[in-house]
Amino acid sequence: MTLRKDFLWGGAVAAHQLEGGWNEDGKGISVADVMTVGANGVERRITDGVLPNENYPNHEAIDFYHRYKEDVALFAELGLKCFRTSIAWTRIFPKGDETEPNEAGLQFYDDLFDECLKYGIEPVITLSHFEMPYHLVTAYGGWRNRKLIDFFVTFAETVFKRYKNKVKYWMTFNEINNQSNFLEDFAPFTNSGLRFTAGEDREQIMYQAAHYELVASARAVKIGHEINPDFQIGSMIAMCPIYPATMKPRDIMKAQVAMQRRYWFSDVHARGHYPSYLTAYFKRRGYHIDITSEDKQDLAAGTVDYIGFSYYMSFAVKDTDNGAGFDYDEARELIRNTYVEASEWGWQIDPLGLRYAMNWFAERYELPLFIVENGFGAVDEVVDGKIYDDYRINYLKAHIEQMKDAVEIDGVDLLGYTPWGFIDLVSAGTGEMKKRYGMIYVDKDNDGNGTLNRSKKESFEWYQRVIASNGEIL
Ligand code: P53
Repeated sequence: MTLRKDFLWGGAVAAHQLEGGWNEDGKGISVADVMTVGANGVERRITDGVLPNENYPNHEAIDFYHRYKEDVALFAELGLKCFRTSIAWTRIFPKGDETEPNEAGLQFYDDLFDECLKYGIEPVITLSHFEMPYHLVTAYGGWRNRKLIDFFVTFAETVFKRYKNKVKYWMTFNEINNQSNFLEDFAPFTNSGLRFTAGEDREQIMYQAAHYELVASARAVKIGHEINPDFQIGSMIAMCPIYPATMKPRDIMKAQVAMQRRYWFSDVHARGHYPSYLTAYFKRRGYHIDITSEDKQDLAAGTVDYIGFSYYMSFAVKDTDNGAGFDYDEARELIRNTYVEASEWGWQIDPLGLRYAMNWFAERYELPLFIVENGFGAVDEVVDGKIYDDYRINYLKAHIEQMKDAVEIDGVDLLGYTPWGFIDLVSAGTGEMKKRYGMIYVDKDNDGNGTLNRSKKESFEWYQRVIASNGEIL
């Protein structure tokens, strides 16, 4: 077996990380618009609304909103077969609870998708990528509120109908499982618009919010297929396989439980029901999650068509507590894997982990896979006007090799590969420009200075060859 002839080589971004134009043409404030710039090891702050004298890097981002035509022309030169981006929910429903959409927002994506299709680049669209309307946080408490299901489904239905002849590949919630890291503030807020008060049980609230999202996702899948039976609607999971630290049986079991805590989301997406390990866990913890019989029917009727996932790194865990429940705390219990290198931001570089992850998904769900993010965040230096990013090429090459082995040797069914941030953009985790993933350089620094000019890095020509040879020349 080799890669499909129509393999979707592409590139991935998200609206809030590149568009800018944060308050233009009727766009509302999103959760990304109230997050300040952070740094390596310094968390982004979440402010109460948009405040003066703060640096909000997503407000301008790389100004794709005004420059998309030139950018898409560059994407075409790169040879992309597909372009993964998201639709900023707040361009379509600025506050999230309106009944009528904002036409200017809909028009922007019509124009963007037309521009892509003009070059034969297929849009691959995420509905909710860390950019839900901020109003849904302040007025409803984010996804802890069941009402959000209807708001999201209205949004999904609106864009499915509008773009039914322009977009075939969709995903519902970006990295829905990041929030398994519920003790930190970032993931619950970016995934689900959750803010906690002292003393609240964060874990239980996270399960409730995720349940409503999974129901909303399933309802969207069902409606999407009614609107266009050719739609392929996938999940989007942040896959960081969790290895046991040693061959000690307790470490092995601990890693298995840790995987359950991080990947039950895709079990529900793909199988349409809750795994028994999770219902047993809810019972043991005394969690009463609002799951109705109608919800269960919705989940069963809206299973995903493929597993979209990101892959950057692997994790490792060690058993420390000796308890029978093997309870796992992602914020504190991960350990450094000494067998692999790490990036400057501490992300462990493990190409073989991608092949492992692909096999794990394929045998668990027997669905096609789509690698919708992979990449290397690094500091680039301009030398004589050019960036020689062989470190990035090496990372991508090593991962593509493993991806091909998973397809060719292990028989995994893979739809495509879209490296993350192939045009430099604002980092989600830190808000930095300095943590770059791109093959296209964007002249802008962490303080917002720079011409915003675009230029090609060494990796641009490299990836061009990879695509042109369908992955034969790496
Ligand atoms: P940044 C954590 C772990 C894995 C992927 O991340 C993650 C995160 C959140 O930081 O996010 C995804 O920009 C996400 C993108 C994000 C990209 O990975 O923190 O889907 O929005 O930019 C890279 O380096």
